[in-house]
Formats: sequence, C-alpha cells, structure tokens
Amino acid sequence: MRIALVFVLALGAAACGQQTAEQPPVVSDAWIRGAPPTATVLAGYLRLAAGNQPLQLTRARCEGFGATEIHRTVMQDGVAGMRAVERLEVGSGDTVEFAPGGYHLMLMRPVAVPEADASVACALLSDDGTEIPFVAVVRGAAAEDSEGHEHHH
Ligand SMILES: [Cu+2]
Repeated sequence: MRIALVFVLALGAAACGQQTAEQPPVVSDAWIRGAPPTATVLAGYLRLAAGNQPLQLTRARCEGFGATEIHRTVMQDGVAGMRAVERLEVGSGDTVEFAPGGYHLMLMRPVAVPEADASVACALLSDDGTEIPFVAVVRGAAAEDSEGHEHHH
C-alpha cells in the first residue's frame, strides 16, 4: 500500500513541474489607429511573443466589432495592397510584429468607432482552441499616418 501511495505522489509532482515550465504566449504594445466616427474599418497593431509552444493563429476577435481579421500588407506591381492571412505560424520562442506596412489586425464593422484612449478587449485565436487575450488602446487619429492605410481587396 505504501509503495502505491508514493508512486501516486510522484506522478502528481511531475505533472505540476510540467505546468510551471509552460510559458504562455504574450501580446504587448497593442494599439488601434484612431479613425473618424464614420469609419467602417480600423487597423490594429501589436507584438506577439510565442511562449515555448508554437502557435498557429487562424482568427482574431475584438469586442465591439462585427469581425476582426489578420491581414498582411503586400506590395504587388508597386502598389500596396493587403491580404487576409488564413494561418499565421509562429515558432516557439519567436516574436512577430504587427506593424504598419506588414501584419495587422483589420477591425471591421464597428458598433461604434472607439474614441482615442479607449481600451478594446481583443483576442488572438488558434485552431486548437488556444486563446490569447489582450487589450488594445486607441491612439488619436491626429497622430497621423504617413503611409496611408487604404483598404484594398
Ligand atoms: Cu487590412
């Protein structure tokens, strides 16, 4: 009996050890480019650091928007356009920047366009159900926009 009990305790300790070693992914510096109240689409940016597991992001979500997509700005025939990203793979330990001219979140169909300094609750989501919640802060539209973020599809 005593041997069996010791064995169970050892298993429990091993499971705990694995949990503490797991590093979750982290989103930092998340912000949304402020836009006029009539805007139908806004752009969001962030830094994503994968933990010690690789990530396969397929979706995003932001409160107060009908849909949020992961996009990437690409140059095609000398013109900047953007594409929806079906799957964004991030290796374990890697960091991806969502920044003007590259990856960005496309926040569409706002219930009401949030004002400067507002906080918007968002999440990045993967196929396997992993959810990475974060809060994005709206930066004033006055802080302009040298590149012009036109929405081309
Ligand atoms: Cu876009």
